[in-house]
Amino acid sequence: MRFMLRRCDLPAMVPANDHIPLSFERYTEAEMMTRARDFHRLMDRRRSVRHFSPEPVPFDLIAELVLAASTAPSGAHKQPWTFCVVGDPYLKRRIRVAAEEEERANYGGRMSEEWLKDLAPLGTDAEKPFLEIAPWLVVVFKRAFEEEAGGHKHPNYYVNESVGIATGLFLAAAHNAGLATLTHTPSPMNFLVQLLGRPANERPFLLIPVGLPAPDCHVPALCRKPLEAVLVPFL
Ligand code: IYR
Repeated sequence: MRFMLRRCDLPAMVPANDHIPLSFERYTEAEMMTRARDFHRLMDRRRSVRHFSPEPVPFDLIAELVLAASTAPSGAHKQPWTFCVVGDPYLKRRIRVAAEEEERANYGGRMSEEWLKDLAPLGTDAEKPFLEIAPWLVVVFKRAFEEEAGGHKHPNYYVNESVGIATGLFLAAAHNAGLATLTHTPSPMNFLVQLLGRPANERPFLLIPVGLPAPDCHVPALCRKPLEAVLVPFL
């Protein structure tokens, strides 16, 4: 498969640890502003979706999103992430069953009253049909360390930051491609290690259903914070 072959874009003659000229496109200030506004307009339409259509989505499309996610910067360029792409209906059902078991415990007492009150406007509950209906479940794992031959556990660095950025890029890439996502965190998520047979150095980070929204999909009416609330200028 193509995505297996495109591991490194370096020409074969570039030695390891060498530096190469930056490939960078310069824009006029006006172009920069237009591009920034266009990107904001695009991203402002991204919403967390909980009502998916069962329509199929090609695996190769999800693989492209993973390639975009995997361009994220990471501590010491260790790229400490693994994206499991689950389309198998039996595995999706098992993930739903296990996630709902945890969520029943969450909604039934593990979450505080304050937390439940904060969630009320979203209308969520322990039922997670989207885990079976969405064509793909992308399960993001963070890799705490890399096991070297001989058994040494070589650490990765800034793992949460790195995997958080990669996940953000994945969400943006999916939205840009015309796909809907949900950032889902059934907690605790350890059942995903067992169900997907992941190695001991991997911990679940996020579960992202991906697909097309159901035709009647509704989302909570939300406002984003205004600029003054999120930007503090020091000019
Ligand atoms: N993981 C639960 C609860 C939940 C928690 C937060 I914070 C949310 O923003 C949304 C849901 C669930 O998925 O229902």
